[in-house]
Amino acid sequence: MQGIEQIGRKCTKKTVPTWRRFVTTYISDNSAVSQFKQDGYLLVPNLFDSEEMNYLLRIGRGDESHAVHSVVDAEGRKSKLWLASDTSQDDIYSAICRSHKLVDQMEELLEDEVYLYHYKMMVKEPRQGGAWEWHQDYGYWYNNGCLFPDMASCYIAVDRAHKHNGCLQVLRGSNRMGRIEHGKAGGQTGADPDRVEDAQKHLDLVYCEMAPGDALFFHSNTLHRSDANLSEDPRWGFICCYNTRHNPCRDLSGHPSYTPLTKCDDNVIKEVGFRTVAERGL
Ligand SMILES: O=C(O)CCC(=O)C(=O)O
Repeated sequence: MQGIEQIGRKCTKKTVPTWRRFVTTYISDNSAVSQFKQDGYLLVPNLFDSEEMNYLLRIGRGDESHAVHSVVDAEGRKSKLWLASDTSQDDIYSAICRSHKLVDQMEELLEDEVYLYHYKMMVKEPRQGGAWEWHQDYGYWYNNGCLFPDMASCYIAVDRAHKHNGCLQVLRGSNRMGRIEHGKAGGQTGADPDRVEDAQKHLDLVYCEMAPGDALFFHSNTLHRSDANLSEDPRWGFICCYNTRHNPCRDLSGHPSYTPLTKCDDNVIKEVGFRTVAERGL
């Protein structure tokens, strides 16, 4: 399990005066689960290796099978994304979403069997990828009829994510604030700005700088955002979102109710990656 030191090694914090720091009461066993409950996220370095991320990036770049959506930020910059929830395909996305190393960790953190709610590829092109407003994923999913916020996501850095290409930012401990009202924020849905401003006065802002293959597990009530990509580097992130078996929700297209997930061996990722790259000449 990852220690808090390892999390600190990868994530950089904005310095805030001590009196404004969120006072944490770390549970003495300091396990991954208690950190996740306390902070609302857990960074697992190198969950995936460079070969796996290389396949994912090459396949993702060459993939025309998904409907790509553009989401516009307040400055008019566009991010690209595609979303799916079907794990029946024999492809690299499904292999990652179903891999033991990812799903077992998610089940440990959410303390129940999980199933895939959806996955999405988030692409910020160099010098033009847009920002994402502060939001909680449960701010969206509440409206899908999910009764409890017992859900979480895993952001996998496909290429390097850093401050300048718009890495994910989180407010440490915001998962314990409960659900915040969300409303329209340009072309996006954002959390109530007054509440976010108050939260920022008391909670640490953490820039989650990640190397390819690092995985950030974050709770559905964790406030997160990201800046526009003003750098020369692309920023590709693959996000796998899970719901717990005990959490009822409406059965919507792309956001299913409980559908058992069949886990697969981790080595399937490389097998399907190798095969797909060869078949498509990528
Ligand atoms: O890709 C990003 O930077 C943010 C994406 C995000 O916040 C989300 O999909 O919930």
